[in-house]
Amino acid sequence: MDDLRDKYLNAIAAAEDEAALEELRVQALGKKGEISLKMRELGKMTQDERKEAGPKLNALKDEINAALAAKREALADAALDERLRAEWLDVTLPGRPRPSGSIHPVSQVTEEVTAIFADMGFSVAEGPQVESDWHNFDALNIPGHHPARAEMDTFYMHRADGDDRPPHVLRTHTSPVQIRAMELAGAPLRVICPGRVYRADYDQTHTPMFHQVEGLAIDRDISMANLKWCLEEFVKAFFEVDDVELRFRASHFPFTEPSAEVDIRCSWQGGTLKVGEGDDWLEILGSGMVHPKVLMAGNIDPAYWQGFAFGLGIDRIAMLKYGIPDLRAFFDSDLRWLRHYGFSALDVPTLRAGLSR
Ligand code: 2U9
Repeated sequence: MDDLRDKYLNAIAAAEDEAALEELRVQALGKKGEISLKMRELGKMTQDERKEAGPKLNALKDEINAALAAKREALADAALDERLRAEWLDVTLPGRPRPSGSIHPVSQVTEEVTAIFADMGFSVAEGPQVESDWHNFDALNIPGHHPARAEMDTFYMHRADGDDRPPHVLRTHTSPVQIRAMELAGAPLRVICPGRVYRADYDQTHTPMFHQVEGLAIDRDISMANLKWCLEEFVKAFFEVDDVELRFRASHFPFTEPSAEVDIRCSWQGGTLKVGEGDDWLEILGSGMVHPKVLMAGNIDPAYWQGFAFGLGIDRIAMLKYGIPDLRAFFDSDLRWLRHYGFSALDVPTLRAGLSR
């Protein structure tokens, strides 16, 4: 009896978890347990023997049951202590609200366009928003008398009285950035220039500040065919479709010759734009081969080099892709609008992970 007591009390003291305790209980007090079998042997004993062994066995059973219960409680206390230690929380700390900022659709689309052209080997160039009129106009084959100067509704900066130099302008397109890129890096060159541009115009489809991306590729044997391939790849990636048909319509810009406006085949079912199918055409880009005079303005010799260029309005393609009806809302800073149309700050557009999720 003493051996049994020592055996089980020591084993219970050493048990490390609830499962080990249960195993010991079954081993000692289960139907076929060691102590239960001894209890059964009482029937074969004489009355005197039974009188002595019976109470002792009962006492041992009670002692083991009590040791099991005490150990169970000790294990539960230890587990609770461990949880309290691990799950400690300072409730006096100030609250930490979830970040509520979002990415503006113009920033999102700029990132998307940049990711697509970066994949084709274009780097990003930036330049000043207050420009010399030479970089904004003359270098782009828009001389002083050219009607495009008046058409662009330019904002002119103030010059001090008596200063006769031509005033600076708020750039009316991002093209001067490409002039600067040519001056800085020379040929060959592959850049895109996203950024803010300014024209004095305000209605449902025009805001005095808007966003463009322009691209420029200069090399020895660049042609309209390269332009077409690049723009097709761009439109497919941007609108996330496998196939799209482009239509090049002859046009005129002072800085390109020949020039073309680019339409994409689309449909407008129930007011939603579907790209690549249907009988409608949507104008989204202007483009052409860079005018020799423009190459010369950027110190690039048109006898050796030629290039294509294109331009598109970021705000406009953001409206088309994300179904945003009114251009003016882009710049109202209305938080409700941003919460509706804004993008998660953690979802950075990449071609691998998907542009817009
Ligand atoms: C250099 C040489 C050529 C850029 C070009 C367009 C055609 C064009 C418009 C699209 C919509 C402006 O935002 S918009 O209104 N742009 O149609 N842009 S070719 O040509 C360049 C630029 C820089 C040195």
